[in-house]
Amino acid sequence: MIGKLFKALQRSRSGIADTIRSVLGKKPSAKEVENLEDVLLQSDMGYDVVQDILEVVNASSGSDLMDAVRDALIKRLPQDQGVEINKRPCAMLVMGVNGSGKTTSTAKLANLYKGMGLKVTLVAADTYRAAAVDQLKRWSERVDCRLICNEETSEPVSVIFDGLESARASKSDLTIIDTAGRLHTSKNLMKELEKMYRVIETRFSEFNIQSLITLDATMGQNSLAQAKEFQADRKLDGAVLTKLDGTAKGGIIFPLYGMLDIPVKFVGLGEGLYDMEAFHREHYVDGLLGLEERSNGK
Ligand SMILES: Nc1nc2c(ncn2[C@@H]2O[C@H](COP(=O)(O)OP(=O)(O)O)[C@@H](O)[C@H]2O)c(=O)[nH]1
Ligand SMILES: [Mg+2]
Repeated sequence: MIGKLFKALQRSRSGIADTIRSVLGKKPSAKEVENLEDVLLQSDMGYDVVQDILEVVNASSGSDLMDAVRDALIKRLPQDQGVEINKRPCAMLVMGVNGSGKTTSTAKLANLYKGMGLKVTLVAADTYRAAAVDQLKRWSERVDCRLICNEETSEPVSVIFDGLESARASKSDLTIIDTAGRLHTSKNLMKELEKMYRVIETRFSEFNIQSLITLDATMGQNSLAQAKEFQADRKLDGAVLTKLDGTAKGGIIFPLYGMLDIPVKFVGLGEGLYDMEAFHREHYVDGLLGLEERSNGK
């Protein structure tokens, strides 16, 4: 059976795997190396990682090349983060720009953690768009978990306050907070984020805060600038890389970790409730290189 992740990486892989295969078992010409460099850079894996691969290609003479590239790529990626929530209760803030997949990912995360046996509360803190609350309401019905919202207020911090009070009273293990889309360049909205952190720290100090940024994989390098601003004041705990299905820019995980020290924790592989997986670096690299048999543990 072909895994979802393997399928999702099809476009990122086309090019990469074929071009590396074309130089297997021989000394590549200068033109072939140049072509390989171009193809690799197009996946947005970043200059350093591409240079690593070119070094491996130049040093390796033969059939072990794929293994050597695989090892070099795995070394550049964060270790598997472990998605268990050991410190409970937990307040998970889901943030990012408009359309990056916050609401969808919030629902997928709720579904995943509920499946792991946690008691989950959702908080609809995107108070700027009425449709946003409806969207999360529908998801919460499908996941079958509690949702706290307040259509009377446009103050997200106030909804978070209500949500966490309710989570506290009902002894929820995990509260996932869907926030409004904000441009990383908007000072006021970034300040509002800081207010959210502060109210949780001061009024709900027993909650362990986890901050996740959703990044749209189709944005490639642009998402680096976004992520950088979102963690200008606070270190992010991790990223959800959404829309990995249908993009050729799946290499962005490398610079996200290498340059900004943000580990990808989850990958979004489609629009459905179950289209999300915890990130595993070996599976991901095997997907990029077309090593399907490894991904399936054969
Ligand atoms: N193909 C695909 N679409 C996604 C994924 N995650 C979100 N989307 C779609 O992206 C669009 C925006 O998602 P939404 O969660 O509303 O973004 P938000 O504005 O950040 O809350 C919706 O049409 C989602 O169905 C994903 O992993 N794969
Ligand atoms: Mg939303």
